[in-house]
Amino acid sequence: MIRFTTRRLVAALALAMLLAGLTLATALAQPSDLQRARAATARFNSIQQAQRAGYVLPPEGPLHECIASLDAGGGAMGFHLINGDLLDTVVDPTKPEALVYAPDANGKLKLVALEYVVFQEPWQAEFGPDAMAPMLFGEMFMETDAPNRYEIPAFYALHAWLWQDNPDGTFESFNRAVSCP
Ligand SMILES: [Cu+2]
Repeated sequence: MIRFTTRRLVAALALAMLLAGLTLATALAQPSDLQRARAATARFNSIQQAQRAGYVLPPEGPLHECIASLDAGGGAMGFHLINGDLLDTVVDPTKPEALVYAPDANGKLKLVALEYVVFQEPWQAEFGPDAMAPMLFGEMFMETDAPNRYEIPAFYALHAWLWQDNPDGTFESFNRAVSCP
């Protein structure tokens, strides 16, 4: 009887250790938000796929153009294809509101960055006038007041240069390695 109990105890302990090990393995295998964002947007290396998914270049206005830094040598972002259906107060790493394309060495447009955008008015309506800017990947969105060069209402945005290296940092707005045609 005692032996039986001991054996059960040992078995229970072994099981507990196994489960703890499995839990740790599961946690370690959990993809990061950055990995999820990259996986979810790989297909948008094809502009056709992006357009089919609802991303469009605004037909007119400043956002129709390739956006370059106003600082000399500051680089550029590129062209923004925007999915209007995603412009809400939800921040989802797998659903960037905009995809940024820039010309490569041959002048062909190539996916370079993801941009997450939330307008300030609905954000503050939902979370209060003193609400902090949205956050993603452990980074706080940058606030742009209105009026602004893009001619849109005040907004928060975070760029993630997941498809082209940014020498100044993955989450910088502009990329010195990118230029507009
Ligand atoms: Cu941008």
